[in-house]
Amino acid sequence: MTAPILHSYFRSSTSFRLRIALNLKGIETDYQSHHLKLGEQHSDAYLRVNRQGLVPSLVLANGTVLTQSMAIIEYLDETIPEPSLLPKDQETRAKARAMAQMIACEIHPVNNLRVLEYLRSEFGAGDSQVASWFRHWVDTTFVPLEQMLAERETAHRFCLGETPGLADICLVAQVANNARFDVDMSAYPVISRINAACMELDAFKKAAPAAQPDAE
Ligand SMILES: N[C@@H](CCC(=O)N[C@@H](CS)C(=O)NCC(=O)O)C(=O)O
Repeated sequence: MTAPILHSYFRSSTSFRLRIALNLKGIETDYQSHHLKLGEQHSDAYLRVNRQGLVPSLVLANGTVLTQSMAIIEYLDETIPEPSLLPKDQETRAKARAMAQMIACEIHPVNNLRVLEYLRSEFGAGDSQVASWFRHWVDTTFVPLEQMLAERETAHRFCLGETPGLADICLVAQVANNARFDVDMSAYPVISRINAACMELDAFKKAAPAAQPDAE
């Protein structure tokens, strides 16, 4: 059977999320890179795949194109139920989704490449201002996330249990992005511990930016 095509970029944290989920589900893909800094996501050919010009996209063997990392990960979890990426208990599942969405909805959209480029082109922001913006929006959500994780009834190895799931996937991808903007992770010991526990696993290691074929 033809492998699905993964449209990705090594540094993209949303692609990192999807790569982890694909590895946890044991799915091999045909990797196609789009160099975001060179604007390859805006090529006519890629816009025919993903009308938004964003990575990742996953093209299934039957040609169906899936976009938006969280929607694709949910699709994978529904079609390949084991290992499950969400806790079985409904209340814990809602908490897992909330933690994942804190990162996916509150941090990533305001720190995406196109937003940072707009700060530069429209408002004349320089490197240090852009980095300061990035760190501000990370801290705004990482402070409460750290508190929520520290207040869990059980100090699980991963965000909400003893196996990694959707919240861990988003956390790890965000922590990798933070490193590029010198976020002070000493303020986030629980997040750092969970990140380290995840990064011991092959599915996460194999998905890491430095392990991708287009890594620079
Ligand atoms: N909400 C989307 C966001 C996708 C996204 O913005 N991807 C970034 C890379 S992490 C991108 O393609 N950026 C290109 C740009 O800003 O021009 C998802 O989760 O898939």
